[in-house]
Amino acid sequence: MIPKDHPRYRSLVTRENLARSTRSGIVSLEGLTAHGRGEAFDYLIGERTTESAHLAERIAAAILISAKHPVISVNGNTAALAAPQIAALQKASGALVEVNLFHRTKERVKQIEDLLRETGSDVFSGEAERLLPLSHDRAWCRREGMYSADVVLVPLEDGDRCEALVRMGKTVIAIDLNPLSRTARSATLTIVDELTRAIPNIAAACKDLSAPECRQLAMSVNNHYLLSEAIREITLRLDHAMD
Ligand code: PTJ
Repeated sequence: MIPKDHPRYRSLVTRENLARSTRSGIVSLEGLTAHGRGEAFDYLIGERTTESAHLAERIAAAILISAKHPVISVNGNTAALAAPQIAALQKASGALVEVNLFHRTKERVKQIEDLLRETGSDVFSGEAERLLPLSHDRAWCRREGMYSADVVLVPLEDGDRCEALVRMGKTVIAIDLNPLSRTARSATLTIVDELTRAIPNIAAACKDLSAPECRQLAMSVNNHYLLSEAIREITLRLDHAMD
């Protein structure tokens, strides 16, 4: 019997949740493969928040609470894995919550918005337009939401939209367990941590950062350094894997 606080137990419960959410339509089939890729990287970082991820999460909090118009972008996987945690982060950071999907249908958008509302988020919805410079359906967003945002938090992003948002002059905070992905490398700041650990850590930091610490962290973004540290932490772990 695996103890309930063991990472393996949590990972089994997560798999069941994702399978259920795929059957109900919240998670896309592609979302399941994305999760599998994430699990492999999570194993490499030791299924824990590393030092560099902890620092990235505090910087993310500083950026979010200093922003004028921050938006948390939610897709199927994020909603299935962390809907209540998104609501808590919204409260702590004051960000808008907006659904943006790769595999977009009106029904899926509504289903995900309903789930977010049921779990406490104040979801920014309304008429979406094709506003982002992308050929696929992630181009659809709201003019007063993501399109006007200065900071966008994008858990489980695809590289195209991340690059497009950065080109539009936005500060993009990605949560991605793969430090080598195009998203991780093109975001302004990448948190190499599992979504369900990262989001509560950012929310906690939003509440406990002092104003001087917040200013200092918001000015200290160095994504290249943080990704190099994430890779170094993985390598160190692999070096001792057989000990
Ligand atoms: O719900 P939709 O229609 O918008 O579809 C969303 C998916 C996930 C299919 C879409 O965003 C996608 O294709 O993502 P990618 O390009 O597969 O990238 C997902 C990245 O997130 C990969 O680098 C994974 O390693 C990483 N990842 C997967 N699960 C997690 C994760 N990172 C953090 N926490 C996770 N739980």
